[in-house]
Amino acid sequence: MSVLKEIAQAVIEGRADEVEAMAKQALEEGIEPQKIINDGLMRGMEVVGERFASEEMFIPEVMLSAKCMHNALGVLRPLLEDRQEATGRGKVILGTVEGDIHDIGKKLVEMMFTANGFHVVDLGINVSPANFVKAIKEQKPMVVGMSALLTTTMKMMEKTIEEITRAGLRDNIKIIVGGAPVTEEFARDIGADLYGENALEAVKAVMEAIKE
Ligand code: HCB
Repeated sequence: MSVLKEIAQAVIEGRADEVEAMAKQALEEGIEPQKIINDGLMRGMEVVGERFASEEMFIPEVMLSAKCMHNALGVLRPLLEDRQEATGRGKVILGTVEGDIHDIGKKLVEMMFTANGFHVVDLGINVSPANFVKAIKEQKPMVVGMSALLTTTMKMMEKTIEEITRAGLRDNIKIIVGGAPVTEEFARDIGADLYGENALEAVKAVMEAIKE
């Protein structure tokens, strides 16, 4: 079995103590960090998502798979940061909205922005509208990215945008939203500027927007 397939299988089986060594082995074999993420880790996570939906897997197992992602990304992240160009492309703040604790996708978005020369401040999970507003005042970012994985917390993105607008901070920033249930249409409806279907598309959308 190729190392990428082994990584995907380890994520599915939640072998969190093995996946770090596998990621290192893949790097030693000359595989690019991005390919390890896309064709190893994400492949595994896709299967986990399907099995969780069909109730073949349950929360404790999914948490182990999530731990695999975190462990492997710990090895890969510094390498993507090393490739960061000194582009000075500006500051991005990212957060998973209030009520939502999913952060695997957000971490991938963070890594992709970092790898493309942005300075990223990750506010973490369960970030309230007030904390987004506070961070915008303190950090003065060019871009604010929100993530939501639950249909119930998607609505919190709209509330956060409303709070940002009420605080008089909306005009100076681009807002991008994403997460599995979020669509381009939803992004438009709630007044976001941009939508990212995946981490790469998110960075592309922002780069296009700041060029204008
Ligand atoms: Co969670 N969960 N979960 N979960 N979970 C989902 C999301 C369901 C779809 C599973 C299902 O039922 N089919 C479901 C939501 C259903 C719905 O809302 N309609 C669900 C549920 C219900 C729940 C709980 C409520 C379960 C419970 O307690 N009964 C609970 C919620 C707790 C809470 O948030 N308050 C819960 C808990 C968990 C954990 C803790 C077990 C674990 C999270 C661990 C962690 O993140 N540290 C978990 C996981 C892992 C999942 C699944 C299996 C995978 C999510 C994931 O990481 N995907 C998911 C099933 C699925 O999505 N198929 C399931 C991989 C990443 C890479 O994809 O879409 O997040 P992504 O990110 C992409 C993309 O969207 C975009 O780029 C990323 C990279 O390409 N992107 C952005 C993401 N954010 C962006 C922001 C931007 O600005 C731009 C682009």
